[in-house]
Amino acid sequence: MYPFKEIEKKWRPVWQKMNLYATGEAKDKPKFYCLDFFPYPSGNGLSVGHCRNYIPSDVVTRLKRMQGYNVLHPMGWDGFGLPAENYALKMKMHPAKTTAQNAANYKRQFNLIGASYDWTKEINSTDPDYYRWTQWFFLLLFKRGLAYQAMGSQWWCPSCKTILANEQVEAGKCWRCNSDVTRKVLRQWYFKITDYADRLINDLDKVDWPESIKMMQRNWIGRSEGTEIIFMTVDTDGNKHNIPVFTTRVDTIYGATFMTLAPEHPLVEKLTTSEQKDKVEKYIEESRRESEIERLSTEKEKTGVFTGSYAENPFNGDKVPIWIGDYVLLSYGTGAVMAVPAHDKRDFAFAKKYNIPIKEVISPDGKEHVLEDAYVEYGIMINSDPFNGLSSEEGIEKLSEFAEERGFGGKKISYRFRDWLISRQRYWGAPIPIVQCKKCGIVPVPKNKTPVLLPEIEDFQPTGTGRSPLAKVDDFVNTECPKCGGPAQRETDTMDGFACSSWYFLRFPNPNSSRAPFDSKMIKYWLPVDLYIGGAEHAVMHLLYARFWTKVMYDEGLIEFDEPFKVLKNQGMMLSYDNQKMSKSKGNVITPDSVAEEFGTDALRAYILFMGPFDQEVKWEQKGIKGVSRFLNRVRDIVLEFKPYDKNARIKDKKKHRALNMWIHKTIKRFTADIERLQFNTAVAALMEYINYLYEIKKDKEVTSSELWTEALETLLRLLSPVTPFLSEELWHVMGHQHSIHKQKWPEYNEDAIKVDEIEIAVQINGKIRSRLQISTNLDEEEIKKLALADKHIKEVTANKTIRKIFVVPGKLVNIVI
Ligand code: ANZ
Ligand code: ZN
Repeated sequence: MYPFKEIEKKWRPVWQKMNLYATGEAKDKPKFYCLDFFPYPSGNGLSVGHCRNYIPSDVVTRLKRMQGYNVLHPMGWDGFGLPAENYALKMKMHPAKTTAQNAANYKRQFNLIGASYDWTKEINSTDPDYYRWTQWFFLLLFKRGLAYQAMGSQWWCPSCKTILANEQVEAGKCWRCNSDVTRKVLRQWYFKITDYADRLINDLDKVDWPESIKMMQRNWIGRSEGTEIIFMTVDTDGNKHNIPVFTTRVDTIYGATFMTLAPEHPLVEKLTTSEQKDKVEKYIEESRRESEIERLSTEKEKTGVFTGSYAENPFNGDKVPIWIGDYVLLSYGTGAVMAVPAHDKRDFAFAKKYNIPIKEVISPDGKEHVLEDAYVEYGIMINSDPFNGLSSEEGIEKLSEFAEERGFGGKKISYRFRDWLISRQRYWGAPIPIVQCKKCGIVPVPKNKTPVLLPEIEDFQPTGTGRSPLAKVDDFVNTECPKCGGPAQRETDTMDGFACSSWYFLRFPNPNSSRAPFDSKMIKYWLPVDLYIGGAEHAVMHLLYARFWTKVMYDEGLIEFDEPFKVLKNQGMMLSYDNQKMSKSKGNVITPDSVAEEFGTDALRAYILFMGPFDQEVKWEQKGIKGVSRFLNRVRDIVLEFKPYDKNARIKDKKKHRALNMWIHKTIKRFTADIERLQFNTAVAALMEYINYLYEIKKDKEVTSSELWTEALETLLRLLSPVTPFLSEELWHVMGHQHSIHKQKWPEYNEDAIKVDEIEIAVQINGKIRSRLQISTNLDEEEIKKLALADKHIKEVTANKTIRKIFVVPGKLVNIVI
């Protein structure tokens, strides 16, 4: 093993002195903004799994610098929020302390793995100088009517003791601690992301993102075109009420034989007759305990209870019984459905179970049938005077128009997602800059009174009362009203940590901007982000929120783009050697520290790239890193044998010259294209093939004493330099250079050199020459083997024989062993 420790130790301070990773300032050059997802610095530090995000992005930025781009490659800390605070609670330390410690450890590890961040751009979302601008954005959203307070029944994590956004609850569990969530009714702050629903869907067409992420966002937003129809009812006190329903199949309305309300629907109490009261209350209590996923599951039997009241279908005046059923969600559409058992599977099962009439109104052939199950396809309307004979499509149009003309409905678009709930009943976050005054109501804190500082308190435990620990801090709570000067109280909830990460990418170009959240001039040059790399788990959280904030800023005229991330790539997961996800509890975590200690940073980097396609799941293999380490040794050995060439020493043999030249240019082309496409594993493989070739020809003195040999080795080092920055730098100097390899130009290839060039090779069978082939120089081994086997003379000899082995000596011969 080569002395990688010495080499790393030698170059780290040199580069630091040179300020190698400084962000380019010259505005005449093209720019490249490469960003990694804003990490929350976890107490566990980085594992090699995390390196799958940070090393590939680093390699791209190093390539871009050498290609002459101004590169912005920054890093910062998403320090506020549940993950950081839960860790502090576990450690029984203050989150300010643990966050600072963890960030310092991350930074140390980033430096260890050779990540080329410009640390002058470092930001931390827990700094008052940062979060005052998060508050500024809150006030902007408030000014634009996009931040509002409302009462509602929301997801509550009993372990984290806070309300969560819908996006932060997955399969009924808290995204942080995996506890089953429950519901709590509280007054909460929301951001009106639903106002941007259509733009958030449509603008996905503008960005180069993985199709899977786009799909997840579209599904999460859940746009559905349909019709709203208002049914009428009379409650137990004799008062009239409208019950709007949302349906995608208004063509089936004559077949509505009952109606179902969500158990939490606000009218349920008023509509429940005294005979039904006990049953209804019991049902509501039971459904409260179920998660949304359970309620919507197709396997689950559909159940319900009759309220005792009836609603009138505005199309035909039919009175239909009103039921409640847990498969209807309050949060979707209007929380009420017109039930059509003949044409909806759930309603069919429900009607069978409770003996409710089933009336066929859509028919494939215009005739009536005995229905074994719901007929859910489009068809021809029947039993629907005066609309009989219309197709479903025509019916949906006609009936929607009809409802609109008569004032009992019309076309409507429903969205599945809800506004973003941002209040957290927790300590570790940016305080919401709002004051409640008895006289003036909700008053925003004026900008010159921000930041509203998070008070330093020792007892930051979440209370579980539905109010944050800040509510106990009298100095914080009691203030004066910015409007009337009278006594007032501060909002004590803090903002969801995802607020901080919704705009951080704007701060990096000038992290010290003191008069505005970002520096407009710099933004104009650097944004949007050219390449954004991170995990797929943020598909409907951060990636949706950040797009929303960007659009708000665009609407406010603050920025000139409305999508923040042009290209997004997700790295694949890395499993540990035991095929399991790396986790502390399984004891299978591999740290970059231990790998760098044993094999060096360069081997770690090269292996991370080589282990498999960037966007696919891969598994850590000890023998894999060993193999890569051997490859680096081979690189070093061949360069150490290098001797400066005699002036103008040429390879006289034209074929030899052409072949080496072709390899140089072919490798530049392949490697560059592969890195640009983020196909890092094949890029490294190209260098491995290249070095194999160099080893094959290095015995030839005529070759190794030539100027072209120098070029061949220099090309190898330049191409390797983004991947293995330390070894490349060392060997570059071994070859006699004075300046850093990282300041060199990226090698360019010459298409002419790669052009199909014919050479003659011999084909041997068991060592005897049997034929000669004219082949192009850029064929790979497999192609050459195929050609050799297809040759007429070879076929004659090999007919009916087993071929044991074929090997190719590039540029020379093929030997077939039979
Ligand atoms: C009557 C009907 C007849 C329906 C029929 C379907 C088929 P998407 O595409 O998801 O938007 N629905 C409406 N609100 C609901 C809620 N809060 N909870 C559960 N289900 C709800 O689906 C819209 C359809 O889902 C609506 O169209 C409604 O059932 C149901 F033959 O109305 B339909
Ligand atoms: Zn939780």
